[in-house]
Amino acid sequence: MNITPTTENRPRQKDNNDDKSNFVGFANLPSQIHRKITKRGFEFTVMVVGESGLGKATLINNLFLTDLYPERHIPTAQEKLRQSVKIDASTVEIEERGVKVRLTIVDTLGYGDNLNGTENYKSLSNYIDNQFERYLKDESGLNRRNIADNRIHCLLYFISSFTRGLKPLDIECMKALHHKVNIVPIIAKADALTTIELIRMKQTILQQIHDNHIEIYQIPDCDSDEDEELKEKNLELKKCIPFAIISSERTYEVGGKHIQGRMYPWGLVEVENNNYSDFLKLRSMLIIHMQDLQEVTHEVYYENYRSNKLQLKKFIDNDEKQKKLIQEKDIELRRMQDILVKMQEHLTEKQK
Ligand SMILES: Nc1nc2c(ncn2[C@@H]2O[C@H](COP(=O)(O)OP(=O)(O)OP(=O)(O)O)[C@@H](O)[C@H]2O)c(=O)[nH]1
Ligand SMILES: [Mg+2]
Repeated sequence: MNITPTTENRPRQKDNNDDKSNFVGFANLPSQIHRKITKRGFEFTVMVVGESGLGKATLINNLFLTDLYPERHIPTAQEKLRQSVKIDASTVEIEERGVKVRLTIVDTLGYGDNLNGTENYKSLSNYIDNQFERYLKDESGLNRRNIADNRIHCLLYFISSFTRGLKPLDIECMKALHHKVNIVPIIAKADALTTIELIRMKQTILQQIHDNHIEIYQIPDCDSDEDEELKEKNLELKKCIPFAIISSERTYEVGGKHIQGRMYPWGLVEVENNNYSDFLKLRSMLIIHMQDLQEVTHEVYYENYRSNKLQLKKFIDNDEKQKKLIQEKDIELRRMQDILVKMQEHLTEKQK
């Protein structure tokens, strides 16, 4: 078969609206969600975390048919040793058949480069908290109707396929963040693994997640009135966690079709081939459960942050009240002592 490279990447092409491959799929949402979204549009923020070079930017570009990172600076080894994690947010507006999504991608540069483990995820944790804090402030402000939601709804955690499972840093980082954000684990560059290696790697990772009490995002069941096809698809999504991902910047023309893939001397590895890549499943999961990811963020993680903050405020207020009370008592005591001294002086005067 004749295979020819076509483009370096496949960003959305506005003038080719009938091509199915030109859509992310927001328009194919389950009917109930679709109705809710079209009215007011949707704000969705994804954070990508993983060591340098694991294919974070490539996956994001493939998933959302964007070209978010046209120019990037590759740091030198010396820069890497010194730098802490840099966080960079970019937003794109995607509109498909009337469904508007304001998608923000939060990229984390230099993760894993610092030799001090904690340094690698401290700034991620701070960033997530800062977004909660911003939302909390906006929520208690006057303009509550138009709050921009920049909270992280989903964290795609990239695990290297060159190791046999999670590294200590992966475990530490997930444990530091799992009560703040929905973590979706991903095996990056899955084309480096044979079928058996991939099955083993998935088992090992799930076991490590269980043994370390890490709480990753739990895909919810479908509503009972959703159609059978969607319910079955959902079960498949649940089974394939962690998602094994293959992504690529290149498109090839095979028999008249444009295929996103990676060309090797022995053949073409297709990004969207369900036999060995969970790319399409990951994209379906993000679209079908976009609203659930938002709700869990709001109802569980944000609520957690808010109530902790309130408790802390109460504690500080109480502490201040007590300090004030002690100060008042202190003044009172000194006043009494003064009176006592004066009375004693008066008494000795009289005795004299
Ligand atoms: N084998 C293989 N290579 C991949 C895959 N996805 C991306 N790559 C390649 O990996 C290299 C790095 O990809 P990027 O997307 O820039 O990786 P990144 O994680 O954003 O890297 P940093 O920005 O440096 O942290 C590129 O040469 C990609 O072509 C994959 O699924 N398999
Ligand atoms: Mg990158």
